[in-house]
Amino acid sequence: MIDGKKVALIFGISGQDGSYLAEFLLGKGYFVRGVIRRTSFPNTRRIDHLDIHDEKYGKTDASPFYLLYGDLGDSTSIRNILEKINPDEIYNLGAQSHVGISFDNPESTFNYNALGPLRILEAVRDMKLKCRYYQASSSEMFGISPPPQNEWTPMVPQSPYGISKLAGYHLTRLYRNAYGLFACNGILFNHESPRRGLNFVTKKITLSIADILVGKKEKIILGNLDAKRDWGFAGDYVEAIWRILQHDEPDDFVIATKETHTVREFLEESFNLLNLNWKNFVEINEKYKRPAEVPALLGDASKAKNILNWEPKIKFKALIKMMLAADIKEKMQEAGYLPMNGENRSDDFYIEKGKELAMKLKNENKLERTSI
Ligand code: NDP
Ligand code: GDR
Repeated sequence: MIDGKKVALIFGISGQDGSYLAEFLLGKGYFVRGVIRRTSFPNTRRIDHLDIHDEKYGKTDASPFYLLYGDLGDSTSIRNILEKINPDEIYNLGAQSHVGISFDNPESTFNYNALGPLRILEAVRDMKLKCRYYQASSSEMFGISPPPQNEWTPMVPQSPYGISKLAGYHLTRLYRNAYGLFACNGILFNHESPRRGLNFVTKKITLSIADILVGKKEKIILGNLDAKRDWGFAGDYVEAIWRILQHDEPDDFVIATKETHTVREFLEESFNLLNLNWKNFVEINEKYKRPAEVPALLGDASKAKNILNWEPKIKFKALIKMMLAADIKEKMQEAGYLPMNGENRSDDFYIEKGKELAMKLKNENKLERTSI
């Protein structure tokens, strides 16, 4: 605590969820400290707007927000950070989070995703810290278990990522049960946003569509269109993450929308918003298919609703509109169709602009070839 306010430490603060969670906690009056790792080029774009305090306070107790260097692969850095920050709450969102890439990099995925939480939990236990711990577990742990999935569904993961996350999940439960740590798992189903990483399928689709509209791209090249996912909004899900740690008892919770759609349906809905036919723009390439796939995810978050009073506000259609509008705005600004610092308009405004560009494409007759 600093001046009666809680101190939160976020691993993975530069990621999609880290940025939304930091905003959320600052809004609740928390002091927030985030761990970033060294990169050859700064990748703090999602949180640069929060780092306004550094100049005024430096990395001191008085600062509501600052960043520290550390790495989930480096126990020494983790222990030094815990000693310096003495957090009330730790949110471990750090991970190699791409399922497909985990097949290419299985060892480092395991190192960060499984041994990373172990390093934090072991340090908390050994240093006798009185803090709460959140582990970012994943619906990928359910693997081929048929939907709907809840907290009691068997876990049969299908990737190095899923298996590494299952190890982190069990370690979190073990440190809770064996050592009495206040350690919780959020088993989150897919959640997206305009800040989603560029190589996840939703963002790849909406950003590619925006590129197509401004003439920078012609096709979207994808893998398996049959996979079903339960897609929610990251902004809603970080509130669930926080609520999990505020509950009286440490526990594990599924967080999901209870709606599932195929990748094909995501494509259809996105292109339909612009009155375009997705089949004119999509090609399939085997390189985007995975050696093993999770066929269908649909989460039952009844426990979170009953105990945490949490429910998602944004579902499939609204999520797609939000992501597509944000990408159309960005690409139209980059292309000089819209002013860089113009006033913020509604999602509908940018979708309408997108429709105008789509109509232009149709008139130029660029849509003759159907590949699927
Ligand atoms: P992102 O990939 O956007 O962010 C991952 C974060 O982890 C980044 O800040 C990244 O840093 C950091 N990181 C990676 N490796 C290390 C390391 N060795 N040391 C320190 N930090 C590291 O993921 P999301 O925000 O989407 O997801 C947050 C967490 O939730 C992840 O653990 C993910 O596996 C899990 N999850 C996500 C779901 C989703 O649908 N988004 C669903 C279920 C679980 P850098 O920027 O340097 O790469
Ligand atoms: P996922 O998300 O693997 O569910 O993991 P992703 O968006 O990568 O894939 C979803 C589905 O789309 C299929 N797909 C493609 N995926 C990608 N990335 N690129 C493509 O070109 C493509 N074509 C088809 C995939 O095969 C898959 O079936 C996400 C991550 O955020 C994890 O960290 C998190 O734990 C889980 O969600 C829940």
